[in-house]
This record gives sequence, structure tokens and C-alpha cells, in this order.
Amino acid sequence: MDKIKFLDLGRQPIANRFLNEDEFENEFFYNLSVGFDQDTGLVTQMDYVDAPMMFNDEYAYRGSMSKTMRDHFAKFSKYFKDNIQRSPKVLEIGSNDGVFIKNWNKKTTFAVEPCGNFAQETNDMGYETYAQFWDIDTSSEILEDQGKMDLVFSANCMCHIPDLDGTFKAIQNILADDGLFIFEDPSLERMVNLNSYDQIYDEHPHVFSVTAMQNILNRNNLSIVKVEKLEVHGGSNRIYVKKTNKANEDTSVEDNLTLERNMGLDKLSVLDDFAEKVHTSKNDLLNILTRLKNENKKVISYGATSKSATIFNYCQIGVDLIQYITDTTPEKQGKHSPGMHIPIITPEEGFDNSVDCAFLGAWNFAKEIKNKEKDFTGKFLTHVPRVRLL
Ligand code: DWN
Repeated sequence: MDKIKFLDLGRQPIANRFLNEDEFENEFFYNLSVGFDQDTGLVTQMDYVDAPMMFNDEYAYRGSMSKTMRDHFAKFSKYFKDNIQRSPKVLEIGSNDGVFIKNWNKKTTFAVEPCGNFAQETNDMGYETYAQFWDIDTSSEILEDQGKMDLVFSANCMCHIPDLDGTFKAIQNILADDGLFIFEDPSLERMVNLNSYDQIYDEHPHVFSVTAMQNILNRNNLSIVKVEKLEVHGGSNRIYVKKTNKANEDTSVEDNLTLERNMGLDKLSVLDDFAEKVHTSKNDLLNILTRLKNENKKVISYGATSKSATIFNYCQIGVDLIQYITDTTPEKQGKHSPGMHIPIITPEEGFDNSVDCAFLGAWNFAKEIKNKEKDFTGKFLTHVPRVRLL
């Protein structure tokens, strides 16, 4: 890859590693900087963190914590069965706590999940789960055990894997000739438009444009046949892929490529502008938090997200500006946020009307949260698309 660096987000921790106090001293940090690959147009980190440092038996993020995501996967699964194929043989790559596969038949659905705690959970649910990383060896092993797949599905996982060529070759290997590979991940177009630089953290070595995906898929004999824009996770693309010799392209593919070309996402200058805006966002957020502190307001954060790990460490926001974080995930409660060590407590303990301002760490669920917290008399604070109180 021929990468040019355009953004430096500074010293960052492992975003999903929540700590006890006695773990602060030996916490791992790395430098998070982001580049543009001139060959493919891929936005990708300059250096990648080793996968087992992030994805292991203590992985804390549970996809099923939000109703939005539970509904999202239930709706897509129904759509697929009603409109594409009623009983496909399915493989999910990166099945987490089973939020997607639980909508599918246990006998004909298989999963790959390197985090042993979650692989155990979905095995216990009755879905045969391979507790390993996705690569050509895993693909060949599953091919031998289960045969070719009609649907290979992956949500918020492809952008976690540094070696995309290897990943796509492994998918070619297991996909039935007429099969569909469908993946969804945060969209570069939305990240740039929303200035949501917190989409970048250790687990997201890449942020995908349709343009870059087309370049990389094509060289692995796969072709994009359809692109859907999704609202989830702050704006994602759902990309439908077939083997190149079976591909018949929908107009949505060219529409998205044109949109990205018009925005200049295939050029470095747009990303340089984005980096400038990221810097402004940091200053604006620090200014507002400092003002609230000077006014003796009680400020907390809502949702101990990976995204907020990027923000808090980049902006150096600690307990002096944000007293604590509330989160519904049992694995995160009672621990401290990565890097800045802000305590995490349950919403029952920490979210009430003594709070003047709650920073939306989980801004991607703003609608769900505002709906749930109708009685909240304080203000929410967000940084997307610009820093402001809601
Ligand atoms: O790709 C990834 C995305 C999809 O999920 C992963 N690499 C890691 C993770 O990123 P994140 O931590 O930024 O994701 P979320 O889904 O924005 O996290 C939301 C957090 O907020 C969860 O810890 C649950 C919590 N939450 C809450 O406390 N109350 C969420 C909702 C909706 C709530 O009402």
C-alpha cells in the first residue's frame, strides 16, 4: 500500500479494554494516525494494532445492547427471507453475541467469532461457532465441514480486518457460485459529512468508501451489485457482492460512486479538510466542557463507547470535565474507561435529573436514547455534526 498520512489522533488505548484501578499502570497505548492509500482510495490506519490485543476472551462490546440494532437485524433477516432466499445456508463472520444469527435457523447457520466469550455464548444458543479469526484457513475448515454458503453476512466486522485481500479471497473460497456476500460498515462519506472522527479507533483499521471497496473486491474476482445507505452506527453502507462472473449491477452502485467522486473522496485534499475540522471539533468540545465546569454543572457521558475512547483520549478529557460514564453493558460497569480512566456506572446509579449535561458517547443511538430518557431535564451534548447542546 502507498499510504499518505492525513490525520493524527494521538496516543490511544485499546478502545474496548475497560480497566480496574490496578490495571492503569500497565495499560497499552499506541499512536493512532490515519492515511489514504493512493492505489485503492482506502482510508486506513498507518499502523495496525495486533488483533488478539483487541479481540480476545474478555471482549466487552455487546451488539444486542440497543433495541435499534436488534430491530435492524431482525428486519434485514426477514427482508432477505421474504425477497431473496427463504432458507439459505448462512455464515456470519464476526457474530459477537448473536444479535444477527438469532434470526436464522440453527441447523443451517454457522458463525465465526474470535472472541471466545461470545463464541461460547452463541454455541450455547445452538449455533455452531468457530472461535477463530477469519482467514483462508478458517474458510477452508468450514468449507470442509459445512460446504459452500448461500449467504456470507458480516456487520461491523470487515472494517476490523487489516488484510482485506486475504479476507475477500477467503470469502470467494466459501461462497456458492450464485451466493451473496453482504457486509455493512460505517461509511466514509457519512464520517466526513458528520465530522464523526470517533469512527476511527484501534478496531477500525479502515473506514470504507464504496470506491475503495470496489477496487479491492474487483481484484479478488468479486463485484458490488447493490449498495444501501443505512442510518445505523452513525451512517453505514450495506454492500451486496457476488462473484464477478455472476454479477449484475444495480444503479445504486454507480449512484454511490458518483456521489463519492463529486465529494472528492477519491482525493487526499478532502481528507486534509476533514482533519482541519477534527481539530476545530476538539477545541469546541474542550471549550464547552470547560465552560460547564466553570459554571459548576454536573457533566457525565452516556454510553461507554469505543468511539468516545477516541474522543476522550484525543481531546484529553478526564474526570475533571466528565464525572463518570453510564452504560447498560454489565461487562463495562464498575470499570474505568480506556486511557482517561473515567469511572463507568449503571444508568440506574448515575442517570437522573441531578445531571445537568450528558455527552452522547453513543450519539449513533441519539433517537433511541432521547426516546427512553423523555423525563431528563438536563441537556445532551454532542459533537456531530458540530459541537452543540441539544
Ligand atoms: O464496530 C463496532 C461497533 C459497531 O460497535 C465495534 N468495533 C465496537 C462498537 O463500537 P461502540 O462501542 O462505539 O458501539 P456502540 O454500539 O455505539 O456502543 C453503544 C454503547 O452504549 C454500548 O456500550 C451500550 C451503551 N448504551 C447505553 O448505555 N444505553 C446504548 C444504548 C442505546 C443505551 O440506551
